[in-house]
Amino acid sequence: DYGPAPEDAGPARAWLAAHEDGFGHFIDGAMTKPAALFEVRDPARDVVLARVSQGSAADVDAAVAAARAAQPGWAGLSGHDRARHLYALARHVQQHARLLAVLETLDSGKPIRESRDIDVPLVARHFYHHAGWAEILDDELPGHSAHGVCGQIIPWNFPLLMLAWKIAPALAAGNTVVLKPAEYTPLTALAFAEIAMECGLPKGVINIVTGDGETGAAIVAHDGIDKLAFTGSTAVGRKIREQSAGTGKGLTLELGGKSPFIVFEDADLDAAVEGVVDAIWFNQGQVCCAGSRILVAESVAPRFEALLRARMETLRTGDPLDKCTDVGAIVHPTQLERIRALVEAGRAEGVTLTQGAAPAEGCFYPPTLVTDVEPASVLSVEEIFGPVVTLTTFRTPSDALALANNSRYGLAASIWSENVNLCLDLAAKVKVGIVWINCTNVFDAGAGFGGYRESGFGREGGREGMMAYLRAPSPAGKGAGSQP
Ligand code: TXE
Repeated sequence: DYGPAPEDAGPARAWLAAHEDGFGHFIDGAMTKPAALFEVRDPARDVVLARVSQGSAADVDAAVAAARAAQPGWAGLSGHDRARHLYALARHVQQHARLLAVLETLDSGKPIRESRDIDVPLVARHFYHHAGWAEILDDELPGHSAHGVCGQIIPWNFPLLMLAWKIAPALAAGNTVVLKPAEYTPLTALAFAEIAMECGLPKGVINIVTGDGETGAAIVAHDGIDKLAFTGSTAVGRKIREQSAGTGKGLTLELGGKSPFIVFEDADLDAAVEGVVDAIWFNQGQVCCAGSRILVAESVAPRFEALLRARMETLRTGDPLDKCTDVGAIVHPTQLERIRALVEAGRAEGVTLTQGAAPAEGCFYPPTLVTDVEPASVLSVEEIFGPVVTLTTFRTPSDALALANNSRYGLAASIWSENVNLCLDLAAKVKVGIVWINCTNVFDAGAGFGGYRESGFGREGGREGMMAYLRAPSPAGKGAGSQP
């Protein structure tokens, strides 16, 4: 029933079968009784994978109570002891890598090559990195303390990786968490919760409540939450900021993007074309920092475009479980409709579309290149969150900069040139949180990730990411570990 799968889907299939009566929430170290179930589907095959509980305000209450009860004990462990738990989580993720990768691919539609080689290894890496932080926290940041209980709401594009980005620094700092995965993709979060119990994490430290935006809103509104962290749409981010204003809750928001991908005339064009594949066809373009606007120097544009079109013809869109697949399924029919509607709006404006091949059945959208497109076109302006990239040309570096900054978002940019001075000069002037030079979509737990303007605020990863989960010492110097 999972089709011709070169990857072994056995452990994931067995795990799903073991929960065929439905999943409850994961609160205080145990699964609650399944209730108010909704279906979770495999978007590539349009079959039901599992049934999951819709979290109520009472469920959120129970999860917050468990997190509150566990927090003093967790924060009271030495940094070394918290580190041991984080190392154990990292190792157990590695031990269950196949289960988690296949589950992620079934649930989200992303190619198995990505979940196996990128998502799951980065999850482990994130826990290892933050175990290191737990070890050195008292020395590095004396007097800092945890916020308390963190409410964390994550999206469906990198379900397990976003969980790791949220949970690892929170736990390293001594917080406990109530996390809500996205309603399209809750399965790896539930598998992770089981893994956390298997490796002896104290109960109540991690609580997972599944459900939709209503469940998310109950977390945002809860008085027992000290800090909120959200990754998702700009529209919901705005709501969360409004609702939490004046409550004293800490807040970080990781929202949308429309990132420029700038190719200068001296760039290695073959490498830049491969960069486009990573920038916009990785995870079907459902990536907040996707390079969705190619800006290419006029003098090399025809050659670059020819190379790009040739490369598009070799992309394979199809079964996410097939390890030869480059582009998998769109996460959900609603998202597919959103992509289609935006592209149709662009077509009505008279843009030229070049599309690769994609299966007619299932939730697929072909890799798409948009040319003859104005900077004011809906396709140049709106975050499409699909495998669709625009291509425009520029003449001078200052034209390129003006086009790059012509966005209400400010998440990432990618610059391609052999001239290091030009790259560094532009990197300082482009108004975004992350700049890649001659590469793209490179993530590291040690580097802060986040944006400006409508892309949100706050950083995840690195030192800034740790700081977001800590309170600074009080001016009176009364924090634990402060100097007499
Ligand atoms: O996101 P939502 P959607 C962008 C992308 C995409 C669009 C819509 O452009 O096409 O958003 O996606 C929870 N209070 N991104 O509608 O609704 C929800 O249950 C609290 C970019 O799926 O923002 C889920 O867990 N929580 C983004 C999470 O918010 C609420 C990744 C994200 O869902 C809530 C995803 C509420 N009122 C979409 N309403 C990125 N930055 O990577 C919903 N949620």
